[in-house]
Formats: sequence, C-alpha cells, structure tokens
Amino acid sequence: MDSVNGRFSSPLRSKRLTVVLGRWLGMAFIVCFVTGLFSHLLQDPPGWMLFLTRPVWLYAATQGIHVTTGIASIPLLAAKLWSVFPELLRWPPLKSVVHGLERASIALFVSASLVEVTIGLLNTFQWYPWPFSFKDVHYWLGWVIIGSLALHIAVKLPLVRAHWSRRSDATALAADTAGAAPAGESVPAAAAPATGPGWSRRGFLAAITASTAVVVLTTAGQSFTWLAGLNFFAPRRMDTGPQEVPINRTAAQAGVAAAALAPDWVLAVSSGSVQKTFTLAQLSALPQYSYGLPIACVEGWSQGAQWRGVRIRDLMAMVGAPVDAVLQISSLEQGGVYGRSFMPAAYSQDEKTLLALELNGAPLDLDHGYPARIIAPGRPGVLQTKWVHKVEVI
Ligand SMILES: Nc1nc2c(c(=O)[nH]1)N[C@H]1C(S)=C(S)[C@@H](COP(=O)(O)O)O[C@H]1N2
Ligand SMILES: [Mo]
Repeated sequence: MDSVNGRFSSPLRSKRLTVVLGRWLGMAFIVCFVTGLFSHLLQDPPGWMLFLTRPVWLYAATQGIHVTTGIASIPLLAAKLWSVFPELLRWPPLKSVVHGLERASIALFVSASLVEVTIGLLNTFQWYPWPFSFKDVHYWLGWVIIGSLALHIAVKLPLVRAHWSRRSDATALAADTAGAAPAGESVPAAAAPATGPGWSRRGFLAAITASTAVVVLTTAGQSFTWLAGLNFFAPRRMDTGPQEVPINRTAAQAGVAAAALAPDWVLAVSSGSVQKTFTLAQLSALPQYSYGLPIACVEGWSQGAQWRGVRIRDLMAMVGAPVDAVLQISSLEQGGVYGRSFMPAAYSQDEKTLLALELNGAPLDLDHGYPARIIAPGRPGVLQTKWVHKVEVI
C-alpha cells in the first residue's frame, strides 16, 4: 500500500471496481469510435466506400448512437478516473522504461478522452469556442484514444482477467492476501472487500449506472423518437421549427434569402456540354414523388419528415448523365462546408433521393431550403444541401 493512497483512500476503490467501470467505458468508446468512423467515411469517402441507402434511417441511428454513447461516457469516464485517482499520483512516477511507456500511454488516453468528450458535447450545442477544425481534431483524437486504449488493455490484461468476474476477483484477492500479508498482519486496504461505512461497491455502481441512464434518457430523445418526450437537455427538440422540423442555419444566416426568393431563380442541371434550366413551375410539372425520410445531423439530432419533389435520377436522365456519375450539388450559399456537396451514384440512382420542393405537405419553408433542397436516404444531414441552384456531373 503506497502512502499516497492513505490520503485518498476509500474502501470503495478496488481493482474489481476499476475493471467493471473499464468494461463499460471501453464498450462505450468502441461503439462511439465505430459509429464516428462510419460518419467520417460517409463525409470524406475513400474510393472503396460502400454507401448504404437502406434502412433510410441508418445514419440517424448510427449518429444518434454515436452522440448518445459519447454523452454516456462522460459519467463513466469520471467514475473510472476517480477509481484510479491514487494510482495517477503514485510515487515514484517511473519505475522502468516499460512502466514509463505505460504511464505515458495512460496520460495520452486520459487527456485525449477528456478533450474528445468535451469538444464533442460542445459540438452538439453548435458551440465551437476553439480555433481548430472540430471535424479533423475530433477524428484524429478518436484514433489516438482507440490506439492508446488498445495498448492500455494489452498492458492491463492480466489484471483485467484476474478481476473480470466476481469469482475470479475473489480468487485473485485471496492469492494477493495470502502472498502479501504474513499471518496476523491486517489486510491491505486495496485488497479489502468493499464493505464498511459509506458506499458499498454495489451502491456506487448502481449510482453510476443511474447517472449514466439519466444523462442518456434525457438527451437521446433528440435522436430517437420513442424517447423524444424525455428530451430535457439535448439542444434540439423534435417537431419544433418551421414545418415541425428543426433548423440549424436560417436563410438569413446563410445570406441567401434574397437569391432564394428571387422570381428569376432557376435550377441548372448539366452533364458535359448538355445543360438545361428549370424554373420552379417546370420542376413542379415533372413527376413528383413523396417519401418519409429523416434529416440526421452529425450533432446527433434527427427528425423524420415527409418530403416531396423530383427524383434526382430523373433530372440526370434529362441531360443524358451516365448512371454512375458523381454529382456536384451547389447551393446559393457561397463557400464554406455547406456551399456544395458531392453525391455518389449510390444516392443519385436511389428512387428516394429527391430534389425536394415540399416538406410535410407544403412548399419548403425558406429556412428549409426553398425553392429546392436535396434529401437522400441514409445520408449525414450536412450533405442534404439547401437552396440548391446547380446539379452538375463532374
Ligand atoms: N446550404 C446549406 N445547406 C445545408 C445546411 C446549411 O447551413 N446550408 N445545413 C446542413 C445541415 S448541418 C443539416 S443537419 C441539414 C439540416 O439543417 P437545417 O436544420 O439547417 O435545415 O441541412 C444541411 N444543408
Ligand atoms: Mo447538421
């Protein structure tokens, strides 16, 4: 028992507690990493990327899970750090090169995790009080976390295995005490069963479970309809905003109101040297299709709605575009990440990918992208370009 433990000692802290918390936190981080990677690949796709358009709510689900597990990891991370806190202050800090590397990887893991969950949470509130690109830093920290987590688990594997189940924990403790404490000496606090005054281990774990459940239940309603009624803390409420769909950026914020309302607005569609333009009346005269599709924001909120408009593949056929073409969609909004998007053939050829003119039974609200916006199944919201004025084969 190191002396430093005395000051911070709590009979609750034990290897078993750390292992149980680590299991939950590890699962949350892995789910968060995989769903985050999926989101990243959809937005910056490598050549081999496979784009799935069914179920239409696929991205709403994966991104909802991403943000929800990220939020759930906050109380778990706090509890895990608390459970190992005396270890972090242990003296001497470095016993050997291997020990030094191990501690360095834990320092990296802890600091990367703290930054990651903090900027992720602030992002869900659309608050970016930092000078760097959230997207890039969040992505690369994800790799740092997963890498240092793998190393951490590998190093701690013997300990994790020894305390994995209640039974193995008891066996390991018995072996520890038999080896470490000569007869008559008291059992070291770290090995003592978590009993005595104050919290029991079970009570502590129940409290952590309850806090995690509360943060999940009061925020996941931004992503999952069946929890919408309990959404007290997430920034987006379902069924709010014009036409019962939330808005991230209004036409005024995007600086497009005048251009979008201009009576001479036309949509230009082109493939090579073939170009056609369509007025809103001409678009409305084309065959219209109506589908229930969600807007699913990278920030985790999503909202299903009924969209009606022209199929993108019909527009492509009218200019003789090849069916495997990648499209560039341009918004009236200039520059930035929203000014244009690219649409792989998996979406453009899907019958449910629309240039939407209507939302929930009425013409698009100006803030939802009037006169026309993209809506495609299974896509991140950021790629569902609003105030479209050009569709080109590139
Ligand atoms: N031109 C343009 N298109 C856009 C946006 C935007 O700001 N400008 N926002 C995107 C984002 S991040 C999402 S989630 C969806 C829905 O955003 P909204 O809530 O602003 O309508 O539209 C996308 N299309
Ligand atoms: Mo978004």
